[in-house]
Amino acid sequence: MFWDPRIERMPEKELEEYQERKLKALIFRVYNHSPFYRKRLKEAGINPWDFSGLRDLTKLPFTKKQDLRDTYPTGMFSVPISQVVRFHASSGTTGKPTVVGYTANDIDMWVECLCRGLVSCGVSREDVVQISYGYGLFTGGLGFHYAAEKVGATVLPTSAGNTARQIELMKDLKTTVIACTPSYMLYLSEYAYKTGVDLKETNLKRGIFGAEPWSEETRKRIEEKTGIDAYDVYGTSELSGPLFTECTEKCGIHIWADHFLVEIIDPKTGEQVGEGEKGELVVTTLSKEALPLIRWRTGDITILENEKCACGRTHPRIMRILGRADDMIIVRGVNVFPSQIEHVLMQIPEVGEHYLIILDREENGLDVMTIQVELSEKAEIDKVSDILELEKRIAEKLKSVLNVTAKVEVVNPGTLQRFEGKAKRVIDRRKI
Ligand code: DLL
Repeated sequence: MFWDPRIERMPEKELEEYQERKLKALIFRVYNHSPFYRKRLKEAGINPWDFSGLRDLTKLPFTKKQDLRDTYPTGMFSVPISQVVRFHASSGTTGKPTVVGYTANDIDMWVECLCRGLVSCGVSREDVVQISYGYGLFTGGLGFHYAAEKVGATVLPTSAGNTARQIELMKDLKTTVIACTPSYMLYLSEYAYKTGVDLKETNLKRGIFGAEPWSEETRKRIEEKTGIDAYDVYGTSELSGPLFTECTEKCGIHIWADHFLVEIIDPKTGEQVGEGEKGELVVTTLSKEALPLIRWRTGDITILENEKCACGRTHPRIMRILGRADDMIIVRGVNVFPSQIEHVLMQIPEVGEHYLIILDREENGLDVMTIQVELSEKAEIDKVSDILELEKRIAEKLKSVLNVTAKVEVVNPGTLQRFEGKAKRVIDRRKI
């Protein structure tokens, strides 16, 4: 099923011409309306009249999170605040908060993109969509809300938290689709199980999970536990919010190329990487009005796939996000993303879904990584010697697959912290 078949199946050549026109118009627009970008473009020696479009893309300067922080709160906006109909803001847990703004057209474009995504993973007007992403300054709740309503589905705006009530409403109102972070879905299904509710016996059919990295193995676990189809959704507040999803083929996230131009670069050199190579996702917003972004460094590591998808959509796809360039853990010289650790852990049946990575520095200056993992509820292990054997096996697996040395501690089910929104699975005590 398609939301806008003409656009979603637009021949690649036509899409490219469309992008070319929009990119040139964008450069003119920001040059004329954004003092920030006019200065940036001048510094880079770019004159909109000479800018030839896609061919000159790599001549354009990057935009980084620090630019938004430096111009806090609205210094990068390209329209007067009277044209802004909504603000969202980041929590600022990793630095100064950032503020994003939307014109009425920006909201329409955002909603339109997510409508395409929802329909591509099978959502229709027949569905009851429970939105358990947080509502408020976070873009997850409101983003899903407007799109699900526009698709014609019945929205149940529970927001995050109050898990007992979520499950009660899910049963009573016959929720068919849930949207939340994957870590909250794990918690919710665990809570349901403990309180005697079998999610397989509810009307729940699909889940749309994102806002944080999760692995293919976690998808399998969620699907097996709950009997639903789990889809990945990606977006960032700077680009709008949740925007792009997988389709029912589950082989990459479709990026709507009529509104967003994507590149993958080597985060160290800033050069574009070769086709199919892993690198940082960089996005240029072709339509956004209030806060257009040129070559926005998302910080997210992924792979780009330009081949047409089996579903018939021609727009490029990004593969599951591996992690953020700045989340990469370097332990004794080995680079590893927490999501790679998750991938290894979730292949071990005795291991539950929750884990915590703790990094310490010993007095001799050496880094030590400790990974706490919960024993699966189903694992029938209680002898100390068996736990020790399991810890050894996990450590060996991590060493053989990722080449990382870790101290593994198996803890009882239910011991580690649960999350309603984005999970925090790394504690780095080396910086303190
Ligand atoms: O997390 C927007 C969103 C809401 C996406 C609901 C999906 C669902 P921010 O709070 O600005 O926006 O955080 C953006 O979250 O740069 C990634 O690092 C991470 N992220 C988002 N989606 C995924 C995903 C929202 N599917 C940051 N996989 C991004 C991995 C994701 N990481």
